[in-house]
Amino acid sequence: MKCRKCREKAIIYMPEHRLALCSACYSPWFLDYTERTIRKFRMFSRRDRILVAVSGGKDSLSLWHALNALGYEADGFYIDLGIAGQDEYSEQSKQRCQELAERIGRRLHIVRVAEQVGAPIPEITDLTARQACSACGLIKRYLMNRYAWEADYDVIATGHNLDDEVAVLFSNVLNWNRGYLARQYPVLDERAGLKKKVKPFVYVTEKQTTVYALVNRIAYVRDECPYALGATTLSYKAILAQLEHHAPGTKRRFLDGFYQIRALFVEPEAPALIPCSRCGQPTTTEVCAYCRLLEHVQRRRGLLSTSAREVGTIGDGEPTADSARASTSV
Ligand code: Q46
Ligand code: ZN
Repeated sequence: MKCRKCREKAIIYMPEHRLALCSACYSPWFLDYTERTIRKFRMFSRRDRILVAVSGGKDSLSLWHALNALGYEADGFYIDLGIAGQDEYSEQSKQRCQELAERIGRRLHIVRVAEQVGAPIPEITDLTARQACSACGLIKRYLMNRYAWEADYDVIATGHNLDDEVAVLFSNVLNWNRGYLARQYPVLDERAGLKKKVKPFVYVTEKQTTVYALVNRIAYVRDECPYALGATTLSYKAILAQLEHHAPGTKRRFLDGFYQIRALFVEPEAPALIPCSRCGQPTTTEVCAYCRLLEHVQRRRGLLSTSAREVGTIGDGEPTADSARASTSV
């Protein structure tokens, strides 16, 4: 198969676009496609400071690379979860992020869960009997938002791709989860202490981000996080891949159709966001879930002995602007 633009040998055929491209023509197409998505959803401009949540995987590193190639001011933010696994998962992930930071000459902020919360994810899971992904998701959302405020970024960008978004939509529709449906959108504007969040890869597939990483020689972690079982999500992705195979463009049509009628899904009695009485971050309860988790972990580890009010005075565990900056590198 030949590249449609220059007639060289194609390295990828994208049936949904009826487009075959060679390695030289692929990146310009991919960047242009990403730029059009950013503009369509008014995600950010070249005046904005963007914080890219990087995990060391192909999607987030490709996003960071692409935003810089497009001339945006984008720094990386890596949360070291302290997960060892078979191949020192967190350590390897961090290295891949550091390599790209050096290569593109951008700043990489690193925050360690063990320093912020008092224990790494596996230990938090043991201490709290909470599912690893539930604790991890809560901590990541909290630290990302808090850090973006402290370091004065305008917007947080994540590497979720079309396959991720469509699988989540499929799951939300199957369960008629109105609250989640109301919030599923590639741009969530800043509100009540929550930074603006965007997903510039919402229209590119996992295959396309992989090819972008390969063509641009971006080294990424191929292993999944050892906690990522995701059997249900994987089965949804398999079903959607079949549908896409028989009718290319199905995923995009499904997602775009939903965006058009999304206003029908209103979050049932969306609770008001108020500042957490301990850390000031937005929450719907008096003390936010992160502060409650922090207290629980520190109490179990014997770091906290008396009243819950003392949590705010524990220097090592409580993330402040200074401690977050102190744990920053590159
Ligand atoms: S990193 Fe964290 Fe994921 Fe690992 S523990 Fe679960 S949520 S699977 S994106
Ligand atoms: Zn709090």
